[in-house]
This record gives sequence, structure tokens and C-alpha cells, in this order.
Amino acid sequence: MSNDASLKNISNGEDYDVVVAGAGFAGMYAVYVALQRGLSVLCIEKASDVGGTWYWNRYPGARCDVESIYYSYSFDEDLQREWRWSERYATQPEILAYAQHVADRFDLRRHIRFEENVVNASFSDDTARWRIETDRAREIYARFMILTLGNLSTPLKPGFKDLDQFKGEVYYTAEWPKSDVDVSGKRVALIGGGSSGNKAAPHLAEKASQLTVFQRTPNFSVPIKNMDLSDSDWADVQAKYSEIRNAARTSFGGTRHEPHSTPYHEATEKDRQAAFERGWTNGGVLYATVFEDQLLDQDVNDAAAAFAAKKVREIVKDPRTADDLIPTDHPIGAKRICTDNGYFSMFNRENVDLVNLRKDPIVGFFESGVETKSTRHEFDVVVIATGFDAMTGSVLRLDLNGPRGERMQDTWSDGPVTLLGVGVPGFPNLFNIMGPGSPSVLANGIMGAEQQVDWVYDLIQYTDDKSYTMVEARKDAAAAWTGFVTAIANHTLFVKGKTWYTGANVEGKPRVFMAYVGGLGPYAQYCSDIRDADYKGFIFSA
Ligand code: NA7
Repeated sequence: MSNDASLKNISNGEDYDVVVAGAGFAGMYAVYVALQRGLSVLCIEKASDVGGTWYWNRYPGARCDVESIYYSYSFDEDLQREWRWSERYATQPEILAYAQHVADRFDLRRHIRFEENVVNASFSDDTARWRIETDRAREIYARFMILTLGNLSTPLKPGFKDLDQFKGEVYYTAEWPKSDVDVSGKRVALIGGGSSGNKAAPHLAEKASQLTVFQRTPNFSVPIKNMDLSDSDWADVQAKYSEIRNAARTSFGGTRHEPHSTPYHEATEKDRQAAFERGWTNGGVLYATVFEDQLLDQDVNDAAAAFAAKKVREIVKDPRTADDLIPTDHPIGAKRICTDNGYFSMFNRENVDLVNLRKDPIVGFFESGVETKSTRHEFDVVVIATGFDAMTGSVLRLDLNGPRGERMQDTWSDGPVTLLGVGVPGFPNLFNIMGPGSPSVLANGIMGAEQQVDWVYDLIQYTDDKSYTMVEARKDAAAAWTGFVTAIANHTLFVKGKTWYTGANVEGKPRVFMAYVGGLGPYAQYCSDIRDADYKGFIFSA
């Protein structure tokens, strides 16, 4: 297309400095910062409101596994003071209400178009713009495009044979209806025992006449130790919030955590057991790093896993069920540890059964239930919690095209290639937030998003200040960063799990460990170093 023709087309469409795709926490912040910096911005969101993953995952028991005082925005002191979290770990309704509060408070919805999906986007060198098409047949132009699509936003729906023949109710945890789902007195099947299934199960078991959990691979699950945040807890946090935030920014995961002071190999057996007990009592995902090298040293990891297995056997009365619930196929923490709010103890209830799909796989569905190799199980309701095409699914679902015929599906065909997780060679003026190549899913998502979004807008500012119109990750720099991300992951036990971190839960997906395992603090330092070196690794052009 000639320059004149392209410019004519732009005048027929809408033209923004920035288009943001996705209105979860990262997307809302990307809109907020654009406005602060005087840039015109439009955000496109498929849901009917803000919240991203917290909009969709409304299943009973949904709750964040990062403490609420960390899993919240830090960019505005007043916001931080006025929003009062009620519990140590916030529930989905409270997090969604917080997202809505932020949207209201900063008047963000005016810049967000809901119930609209980006379907494809192409960059033109002639106009130095992205041309974005949506499922509402709209044509939108933008100088820069920021993807804030979420890592766990493309649900994985296994093609269970004859699911459509089942006459009862079917729900996916990742697309839970807004209306009440009442399972009182009903026979319920739950397929999937990851974090979502684990959190939903005890709530389903409370109401259902019968709950059967169909589990393929057992997961480690550590008590969440949730509690109400008292007024004095809250006053303490408020008194030192900036100190708490600063420590979180330079930490591994964007939260407070201190591994045991004595290294495992120097500690006595008594001290080790006491450390694991403390980790178990403190609860949640941080049990993965009771000892600093627990995800590096198989012996340390085995000891942590053995302690967790002992706890499961203490909680679950039936030894055969306990055996089925104890993972043996992955190091503890190599898959995100589930935060347990009564999951294991639920198996002591009369109305709860476990089907071990490794011994008795699902064959398919029939009119009134699920058929496994040995049995036809009858149900009124089926709940499917089978996870996500994580990290790359939401990006590759779009048809993204670079100016020289590049397609994101080709560029990432052997796994995601990025510079700092943010830039992709061949795709100028495109930035991906909290995706592969960055700490993303290993860190507190809101804090990580704030850091990356700020960094991207500094890069945009630099591009504009120098009168460039295009900025792109250099191919060799992206290859080097991606190689580094893979190499450091290979030093850890993370790579020993068949997990969504490595793409192993999706048939045909390239097997690479996608997140940067070095932690949020070190990652932010790399970003600052690159910024201070005039964005070394990025090419600018006019
Ligand atoms: P996960 O953690 O990926 O868990 C999905 C579960 O579903 C897992 O136990 C899978 O077993 C199981 N699954 C997947 N496909 C099937 C089929 N076809 N049959 C039976 N079971 C199946 O997703 P979640 O939504 O629970 O959690 C995702 C993240 O959200 C979590 O890590 C937190 O960060 C929040 P498998 O292990 O594949 O054998």
C-alpha cells in the first residue's frame, strides 16, 4: 500500500497513540499511565467489565494465592490507603470489586471498549502504525500496541468424547456464570485437581449430595492459612506500606518471604523439620522455598516433599485415598503449589469420592454421566477445571503480523522468543506485558505489571523524544535473552515438572520453560540497565 493510500485508510478509522488489548490489572494500569503521560489510548476487552482473570474465574472458592497487601496496585498512595482489604488472601469477589473501584476512581472505563475482541493486527512500515481489526468489524489504528491479555486466560477444554450427549449441567471454572450455580442436593463431578479444582471442591462438597473428583495427576497443596485482617494489622501495614512495597519490588516473587536462615545441608534434622513445620503453618505457595535452594537441590526438595506427604497422610483418613493424592511425578514447587482451604480434609467426608484417572481413565460421557474404563458414574452437574493454554495461548490466538510478512505463530513456533519478555523481533511497536521471558507467573502479577508498564512507557517516551517512529527488539538480542531465560531455568527443578509453565499440558505445544526464574528484583534491574544503556538490544527507526 502506498503511503498516501495507507494514510487515507487511517483517516477512515480511529487513530490512537496506544491500543491496549485486555482490561485486567495490567491493562487498566496501561490505560492509566497512557493518560498520565498525555497519550491517547483505547483499551479493547472481550468481557463486559474490567478484571481480566478475576472477571472470568468466578467459581466458588476462587481466591488469590498472593497476599492481598501485595496483590494490589502500589502506584497511588491514596488508593493504597483508601482500599481496605478484609482478608489476608482476598476472594475473587473482593478482587473484582477492587478492580471495579480502580476503574471508577480513575475514570478508566471511558477508554475501554467492552465486549469486543481483537482478532488481528498488522503493522505497516509506511504509516508506522498497527492496524487492528476487531470482531465488531472495526478498524483501529495505533502507533503502539500493548498486549495485556493475561497468562491464564485461554481455557483449555479437552475434547471429552460425547460431552455434548450429557444432559445435565456443565460448567467450566474458567468461565463460571455470573448467575448463582446451585448444586444443593445434586450429584457433582469435578474434573481436574489443579488450583482451580482444589479451591472449588470443598465448596461444592458442602452443598452437593455427592462430589466425585476425577484426578489425573495429584498436586501438592499446602494450607492457605487465611485470616481476617484486623484493624491493628491494617494500621501496621499502612504505617510501613512504602517499606513493604520497596522490599517486594526487589524480591523474587513480589511479596515478603524469608527462607530458613540456616542452609538445609548445614541444618540439623530437628532444625529442618522445624523449618518445614513453620513453612507449612505459614502456608501457601511459599512452602516451595522454605529453604533457599529447595528448587535447585533435589535432596532438599525431596525432604520438603516428604514432609508434605506426611501431612497428607495425617489429614486424609483412608490410606489408599491419601496415596492417590500424593504427587510423585514432580518436585514440590515445580508446579504451582495449590493453596489448601480444606481440600485434603474434604476427602474424609462421606459424600466425597476420588477417582484416580491414572488407574481408571475417562472414556467419555453418556447421557447421564461420565464413563471411566471400569464404571459408568451418574451425575447432575459436571464441573471442568482443566486449566489453560497458559502464557502464549492468549497471544497466539490473535493473528499478529509484522511489516515484513512475519506471523507471531511462526516466530514462536519453537517457543516464545522475546527481549525481556516485552519485545518480539519482527513486531515493531508491540509490547507484551507479563508474558513469557519475564517473571510473569512466578511473581505477584500486579507488581510485575506495574514495573513492566512503566518501563514500556519510558521506552515509548524515548522513541518519541528522539523523533523515531518505530522501535523493535533486535533478533540477536532477543535470541540471547531467550537463551538466558532457558539456561537459568535449566539450573532449577522447575524444568522437571510436566506443567503449564513448560507447555506440557497442551498437546503439540513446544516444551520450553517460559518464565524468567531469576525473580522480580533482578529482572527489574536488567530492565533498568538496558534503559540506561539507551535501550541496548532495541533498534529504532524513523
Ligand atoms: P491446572 O493447574 O493446569 O490444573 C488443571 C488440572 O486439570 C490438572 O490437574 C490436569 O491434570 C487436569 N486435566 C487437564 N486435562 C485433563 C483431562 N483431559 N482429563 C482429566 N484431567 C485433566 O489449572 P488450574 O486452573 O487448576 O490452575 C491454573 C493456575 O491458576 C494455577 O497454577 C494458579 O496459578 C492459578 P494433569 O496435571 O494435566 O494430569
